[in-house]
Amino acid sequence: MVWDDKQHCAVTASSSPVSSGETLTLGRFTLPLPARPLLMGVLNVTPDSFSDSGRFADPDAAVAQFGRMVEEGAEIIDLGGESSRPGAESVDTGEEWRRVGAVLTRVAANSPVPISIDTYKAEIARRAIDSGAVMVNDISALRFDPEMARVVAETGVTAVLMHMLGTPRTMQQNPEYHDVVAEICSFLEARAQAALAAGVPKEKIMVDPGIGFGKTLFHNLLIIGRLKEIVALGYPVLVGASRKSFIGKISGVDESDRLEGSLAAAVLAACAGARIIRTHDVRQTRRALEVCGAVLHPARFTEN
Ligand code: HH2
Repeated sequence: MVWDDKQHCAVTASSSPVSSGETLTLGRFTLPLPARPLLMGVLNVTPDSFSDSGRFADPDAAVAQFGRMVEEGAEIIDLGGESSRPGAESVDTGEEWRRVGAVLTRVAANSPVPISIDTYKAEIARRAIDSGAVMVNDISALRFDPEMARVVAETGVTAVLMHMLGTPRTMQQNPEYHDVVAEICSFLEARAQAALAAGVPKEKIMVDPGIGFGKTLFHNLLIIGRLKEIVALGYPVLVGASRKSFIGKISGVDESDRLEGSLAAAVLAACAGARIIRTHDVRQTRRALEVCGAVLHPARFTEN
């Protein structure tokens, strides 16, 4: 990729800049890459997610929220049927499919945006892909279900490989690293190699440092502050900091009051070269990232 802007300021020292004209293909969708990261709207159809918990468990409410996020500018919707908050218990496949299938069957065929399925279970991924999902967001980076890599490779969807230490039930029990960012980089590189070996093409692989998944506040801060090291791996980086507890720990606010902190984290991630920001607050995040993208790529905004 070539840096196409002649003028740029110090915040742009990203090792993976977006050139104008670049696109991202997700299933039948070819998304032109804007100057900012793409917006992935979070839709949790769960009774117990750490944020929005239960608000979209009802399929009618979930379908309405899907449409709202698209209207607000989401370019991808990430649909999840099992909470991965710290301490969460897993749900069985039947229940997870009951939750996400009820929404997918109503929105996927006519969706104006690509749908990602947030699952680590191969059966859920396969059924979701059969119903129109074009991306698998696997918080276990294809590790928890031995069939997952095959499903991704055979169906040709894009996979998000996320770093997590332990499982959602255990991950916050005293996570320890020698060098958190270096260890995340080695993990993501190894998982990308495993995906490649299973037949997933490189252009179908994205990586994610997994903010809050087996990390202390300090670890999360280092990840955001040193995100460029993860961007330098050469895979598009997705960051999901939205409303997470590290923001609450810094600002002393609960999940319902973490918008400003989430925007700060999203902008910092964008400046470091993140390609996708996963967010609960699409409209506000998009507006913040539009300004950020303009500063990162001023040559695209010379008309006025
Ligand atoms: N965070 C959550 C869930 N899935 N996927 C990726 N790739 N990256 C993330 O940071 C990430 C994720 C947790 O947030 P949320 O979905 O809002 O909550 P819950 O897991 O409680 O449903």
